[in-house]
Amino acid sequence: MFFGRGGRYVSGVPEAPRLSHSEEIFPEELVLAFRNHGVPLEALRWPITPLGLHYLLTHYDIPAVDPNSWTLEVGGRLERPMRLSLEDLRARPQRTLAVTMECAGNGRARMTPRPVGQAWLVEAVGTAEWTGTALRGVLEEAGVLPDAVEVVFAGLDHGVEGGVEQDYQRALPMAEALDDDVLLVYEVNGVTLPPQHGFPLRLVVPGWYGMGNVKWLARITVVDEPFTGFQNSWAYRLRSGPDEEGVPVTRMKPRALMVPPGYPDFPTRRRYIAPGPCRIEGRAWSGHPPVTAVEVSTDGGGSWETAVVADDAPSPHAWQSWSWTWEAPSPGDYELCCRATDGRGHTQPTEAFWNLGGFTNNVVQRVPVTVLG
Ligand SMILES: Nc1nc2c(c(=O)[nH]1)N[C@H]1C(S)=C(S)[C@@H](COP(=O)(O)O)O[C@H]1N2
Ligand SMILES: [Mo]
Repeated sequence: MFFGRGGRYVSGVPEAPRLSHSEEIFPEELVLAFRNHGVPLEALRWPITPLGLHYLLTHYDIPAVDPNSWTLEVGGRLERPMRLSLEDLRARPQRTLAVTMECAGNGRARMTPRPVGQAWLVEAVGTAEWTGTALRGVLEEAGVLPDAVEVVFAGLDHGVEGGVEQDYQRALPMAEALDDDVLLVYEVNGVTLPPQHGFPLRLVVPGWYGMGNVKWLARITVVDEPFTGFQNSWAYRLRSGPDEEGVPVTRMKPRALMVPPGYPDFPTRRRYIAPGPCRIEGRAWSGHPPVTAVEVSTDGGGSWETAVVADDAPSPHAWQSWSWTWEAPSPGDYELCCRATDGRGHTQPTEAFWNLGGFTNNVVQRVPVTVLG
């Protein structure tokens, strides 16, 4: 297998993730968890996630970038290849779009066996207001040649993954890249893009899992055959074993998350709530919006009640709020769950969806709660 420009084997063949059959935490899982934090679930109260609370996922290192010498190279199957400075990009028509972004690995730690790596439970999500210019405008000005099939986005970060040395690169099919809402972004929540979110420029692809939102963009290359880079042809695929070709990970599946009610035990996170009516609330999203229903269970998924889903998404690409009132719980231990259904009629499962890379597991969230007497 060939992994495109910048890709070479360091250790022979590409390696599949290791699988853990126990709950033992591996040292590398701890290191990754410190580097790549998730959203504290109480931050689901905000329609736009405050910047430092948005989740983070960086495969290699945050690269050092000098904004004065930085340029974006736009090349490949184009009539007029270009090189754009940050100033050039800022002079183009500006758009701001609220987008809910979720890591494809969200739910990985709920799989058995667990693919060892970034051990997300449910917290790899956030919603931000991204400001930039439409990729489509740039590509149209450059003149896409008729034989173009995909657009490859390359970041400035470099590392080794699965035994393969590479720049972080991801390709999008041409039709997706030409969507009006795919943006080249230089600001988030009204401030200059910070280093950890891709300074000075990143791609934002609304509705897709996070891996396509390439940070620290350096090159955009229009290609006339499907890209064979590691992140497209090996990593982000749904496979049951390393010998399977698998299918690409694309749009986000539906997911509802609740703000854990009451107050937590440190460190188990079990919740305590006072007797009497209890309002349960949260946010729900899907790469096939809108979310058409959210249901809540207080018995670990045995029975479900219908929540109220608000029509309050900050944009068509962002999450919606939902709420439900637990009227008169009696004292005791419970397991609260919530699940969303989206525009395609897809609902979250109560059992984890297993695959080799640990992707797109949208199994329902479970929150242990004690109602006090
Ligand atoms: N260049 C580059 N872009 C990247 C990544 C990366 O490691 N390098 N990680 C991707 C993944 S897997 C996710 S989930 C999102 C996370 O974006 P955030 O850290 O801004 O939340 O960025 C994507 N873009
Ligand atoms: Mo991700």
